[in-house]
Amino acid sequence: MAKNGKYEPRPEHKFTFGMWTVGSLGRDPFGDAVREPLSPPERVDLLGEVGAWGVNFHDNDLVPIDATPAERDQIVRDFKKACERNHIVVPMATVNLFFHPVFRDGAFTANDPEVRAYALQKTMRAMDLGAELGAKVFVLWAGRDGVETDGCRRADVAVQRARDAINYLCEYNADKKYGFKLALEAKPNEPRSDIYFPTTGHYLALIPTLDHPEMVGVNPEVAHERMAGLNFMHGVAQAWDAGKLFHIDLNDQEPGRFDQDLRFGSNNPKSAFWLVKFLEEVGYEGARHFDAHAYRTEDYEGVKDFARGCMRTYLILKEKAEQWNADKEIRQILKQIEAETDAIPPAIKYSREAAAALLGYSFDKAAIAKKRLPYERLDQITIDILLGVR
Ligand code: GCO
Ligand code: MN
Ligand code: MN
Repeated sequence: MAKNGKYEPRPEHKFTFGMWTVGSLGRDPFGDAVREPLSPPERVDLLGEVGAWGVNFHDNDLVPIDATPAERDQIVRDFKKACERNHIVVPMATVNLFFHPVFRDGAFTANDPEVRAYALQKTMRAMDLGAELGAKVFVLWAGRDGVETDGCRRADVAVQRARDAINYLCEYNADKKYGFKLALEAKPNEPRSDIYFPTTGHYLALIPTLDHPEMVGVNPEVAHERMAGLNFMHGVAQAWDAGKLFHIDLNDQEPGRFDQDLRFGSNNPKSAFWLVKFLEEVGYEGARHFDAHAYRTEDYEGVKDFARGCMRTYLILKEKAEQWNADKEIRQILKQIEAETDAIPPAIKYSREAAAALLGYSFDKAAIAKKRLPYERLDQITIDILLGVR
């Protein structure tokens, strides 16, 4: 196990990695693999060595798309053994609906009904596999469900097809008594020019229109919301408020770039800080899943550095959040800016009388506008804490 002192990962931190993350060969659209492939058990060994709690996989990270049933069973047996010897659990499973050319026009929203049916079949089999390995969350990221030209289908037809597919999979989940929480993962673009349901907010709006809204939540990813130029923590907070934060994909990303999948907190540690602070304060109990890749310049020692770095940064930021909350000056400022007053009529719960009182009240706007809001100081203390000088 990694010796990180007080920032050493422990099982209760629930740190997980995708098989595809530490198993990434470093391919990109311009360059071929820079690392030799590791078998699934070797990837689990690597995660055991760095001190992760869990591993997640796409169906085909584990079982090749054309494997025979006998091959599948052998692979699953070897994988289970590797998980047991490393004390690694499988909290989440997912399905690859983007790699094979059959999905070049999408999966659930493709125009060809045969592709849509195949996507359902492949997803049901991936759910079988996930359930067999003990996963409780099933992520759906339909990364090819999008367009280059909107001439190919009306966008509301795509929404209806996605809804039909999710409804179908919820029935399968219920029928098989798998008890999966389905977590929908949004991304604005890449690999398609535009992907349907581009942000977590779009999925949050779809969920109440499903047949089984209680089974379905979201899996927001830092990089995806930042590609869309959004404040990630705000989207996470809205998902949390809706009771829909079923999973989370942690990594980092500079807005306006290709999908970078950087080590958690490495690009914008301040945003990562607000996120960790939020997750810890509200008591999010799901996995802290890192969906990121080591730099293409690294070998597998570097991949371990990358994985350790993701967890270490999370734990450092968690400690910084505690320091922030305990800081006397910060507490003083928060008390000042959140101060309640009895002087005004109650303005939360509506009643005819309360509304009449509010309508009749006269506000001293000039005095209100002069109240101090020392946000510059508040933010500089935050920076001092983050930069380690406070
Ligand atoms: C990406 C996505 C994927 C998904 C994964 C789970 O940008 O490639 O984030 O890594 O999270 O496919 O379904
Ligand atoms: Mn991603
Ligand atoms: Mn992801």
